[in-house]
Amino acid sequence: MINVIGLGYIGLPTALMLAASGNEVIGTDVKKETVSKLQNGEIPFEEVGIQELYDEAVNKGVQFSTEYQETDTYIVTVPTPYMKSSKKIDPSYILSAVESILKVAKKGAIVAIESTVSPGTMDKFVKPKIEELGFKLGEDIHLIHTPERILPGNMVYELRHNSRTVGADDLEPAEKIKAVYETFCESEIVITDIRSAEMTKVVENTYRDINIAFANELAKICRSDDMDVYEIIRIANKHPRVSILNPGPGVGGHCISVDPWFLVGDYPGLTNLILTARHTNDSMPEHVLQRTYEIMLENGITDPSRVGLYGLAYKANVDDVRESPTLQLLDKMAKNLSNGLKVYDPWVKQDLVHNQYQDFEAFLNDVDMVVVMVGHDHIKQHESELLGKIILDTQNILQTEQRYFI
Ligand code: SAJ
Repeated sequence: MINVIGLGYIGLPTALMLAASGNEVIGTDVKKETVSKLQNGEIPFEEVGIQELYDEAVNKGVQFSTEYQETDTYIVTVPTPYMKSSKKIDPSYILSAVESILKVAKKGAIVAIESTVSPGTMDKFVKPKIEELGFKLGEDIHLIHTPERILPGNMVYELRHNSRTVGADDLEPAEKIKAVYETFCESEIVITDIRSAEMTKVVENTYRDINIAFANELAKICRSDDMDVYEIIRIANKHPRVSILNPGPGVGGHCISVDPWFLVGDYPGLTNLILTARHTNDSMPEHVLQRTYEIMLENGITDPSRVGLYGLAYKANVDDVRESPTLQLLDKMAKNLSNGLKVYDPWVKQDLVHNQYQDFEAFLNDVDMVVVMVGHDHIKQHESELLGKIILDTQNILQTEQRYFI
């Protein structure tokens, strides 16, 4: 039996996929509410294909519990927040999950940590914790790092089709956990050492952050000299070895905007490029705010409460708002503007900010200008309703000629 610890954005799809693929699975979460929702057929967040996967997993007998289970295989998918001031990882959730596992685990159990960690976390924190509790690594417990790699919005597909990494000290438990992942993963599963697995994960997200920063810097350069950044990227990308990403209002989510800080925090003298990229991406919400003021001025809009931000999620077609550029922008605004902008997101059901609407029509009725922060499919489908509004399309996803860009 596999006990998946932490039923969040990564743990839940993973537990369901394992169960749907014929493994005996119990998902454990400390949050009673999450567990009782799942026991009652309710999925705590939206994700493409997750309902079907849930139904299949339930048919195959998946269970949910607040208790850690006695077994020989654990997959840990708990959050790894970072400390805002030092930008270092806070491993406390992993450590407390490991501690709880050790209370019930069978001798020789495998503990596979999927949570993203900064390079060295296993050596610096997790292994010492296991030893401190009196367990012998490699005998009583096999610690393995199997970082997740799935993209929110496409998780179910990517679970099946992305290559995976297994970082381990010993080959035998590595092969065992590889066989578990092979029950659903149709791509290559690479075995390496733990530090390489940790580093690879952070490097992947840092690579993307730097590439997005390049696109964002180009957008600023082109704006300053009245050139069309999209035209330039479109043409440059026809070169066989060039593939520039899309500029946007900033980088959100719990991965790309976070992981590069682990490298900056651990290698401060060696990460100039990474740090600059982070600053560039972090500067984008402010850039959007400046553009908004410029466009308001140009169009004679003086009242900020007649301006609406479309999108609160950190990217298109998800309901996750962690580190979202819209929240970053509102944070920046609070300092110099008292009248709040209006906000609407068809995916975000909780009320999170001032002046947040749950009704698109009401939102549109109350604004003269719409800043499209997120390219949800919803706005593409409702584009005709924006007729007559001043539009700042930060994602370049609409069709109308009558719009402004970042
Ligand atoms: N973004 C841009 N321009 C682009 C692409 C993205 O501004 O051209 C912005 C998005 O709007 C968003 C942010 O970047 O705010 C990140 O979005 P994303 O879709 O690129 O990635 P995430 O954060 O949802 O998921 C990433 C993925 N990593 C990589 O693509 C290298 C995913 O595979 C990882 O599993 C995930 O991080 C994670 O958990 O680490």
